[in-house]
Amino acid sequence: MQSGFPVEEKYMRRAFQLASYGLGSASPNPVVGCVIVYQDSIIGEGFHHQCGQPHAEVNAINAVLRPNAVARRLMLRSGLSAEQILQDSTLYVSLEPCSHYGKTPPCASLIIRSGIPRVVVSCPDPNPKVDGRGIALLKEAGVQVREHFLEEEGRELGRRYFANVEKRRPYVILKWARTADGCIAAVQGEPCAITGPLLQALNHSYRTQEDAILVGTGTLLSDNPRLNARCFSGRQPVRISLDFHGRVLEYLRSHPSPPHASAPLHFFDGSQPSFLFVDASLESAYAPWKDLVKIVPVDTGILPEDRIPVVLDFLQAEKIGSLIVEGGTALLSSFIRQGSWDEARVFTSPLAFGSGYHAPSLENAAVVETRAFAGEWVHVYKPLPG
Ligand code: AOF
Ligand code: ZN
Repeated sequence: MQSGFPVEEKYMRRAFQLASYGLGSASPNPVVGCVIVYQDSIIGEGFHHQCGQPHAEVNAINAVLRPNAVARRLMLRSGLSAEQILQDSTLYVSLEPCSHYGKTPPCASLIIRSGIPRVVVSCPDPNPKVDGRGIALLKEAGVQVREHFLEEEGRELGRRYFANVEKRRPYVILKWARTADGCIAAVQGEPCAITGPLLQALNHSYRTQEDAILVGTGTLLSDNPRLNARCFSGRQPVRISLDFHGRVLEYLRSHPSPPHASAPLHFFDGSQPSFLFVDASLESAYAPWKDLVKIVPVDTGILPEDRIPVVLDFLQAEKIGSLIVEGGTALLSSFIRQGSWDEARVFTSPLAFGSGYHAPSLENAAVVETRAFAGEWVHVYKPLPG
């Protein structure tokens, strides 16, 4: 049986790495990784791939029961069966094993049935259906449990899920690119790229990891963004935009074109699931486009500052676990003012525009990570507590 901090840390970090393989596919479920260790060898690994599919612990235990080369060698050497080996193994998991019947049966019961005598858990599961009951079940059955192990790292890894359960809204990532002199766009002319192809590919990889991407009316009309991941393979995010004053509708009407073939705005090309939040008075006027975009009416009387909470509530109900907000400055600043953000990724280029539209400014925030990419930078900010 394993004990001792450095050894335990090695195995939990492997569980974290496995969990991260579920980024971009597990949502709205948490990313979870699990390893099973016997006599200082990993004999089974698993992670949660997708909602409705087996949990990390199930995949790890099945990996031992359908042995890989390591487990088979151990079995031959020791003369023990996989079931017997499990009875002297430790299971490391990044989230408390579940105790409830959801789309899949409880992992805590499976661990107990398999006879694993020791479990190391990073984060408790705040899901009200679990909330400590998974660990309680294990302890009642005589399983030795080490809790809160590397919990801070575990929470960082599972931050989207924790925001969904604890804040009851999607995890919000603000993203913008700025010049060295603080501009988000030049004042005149065509939209012009601020950062180069390397950061474009990085941005597209970020898009594959989150459930949805939002831009405001101004950005939708001025940039005609595709809001997809073209330079990186993976899942495409749901596209989201806003039309509270009918400016998008007016544009669509004044640029008639057959749907799909040459939509005047990429947002209406039908290539990805897309939601457009509109003032309720505009809903019926959007009938010709409702097969291409889901039109979400918002009460006419709603105050502008209440629109973001309405959008976030709707997305939470749609099981959208994370959202990238990509502009423009007015929309990003509203999220900042309301404190409705969890992370900001600011791409900075060495270019200077001299004059232009100012990038948003973050209040009560700290840089938590800086990465350099061939002369360009990505700074990651988090809100300061309180
Ligand atoms: C675990 N291991 O790998 C995950 C857990 O509908 P279900 O059955 O998939 O249950 C979803 C809930 O289970 C989810 O909200 C969270 O509480 C927990 N996720 N638990 O033991 C896992 N993904
Ligand atoms: Zn489970």
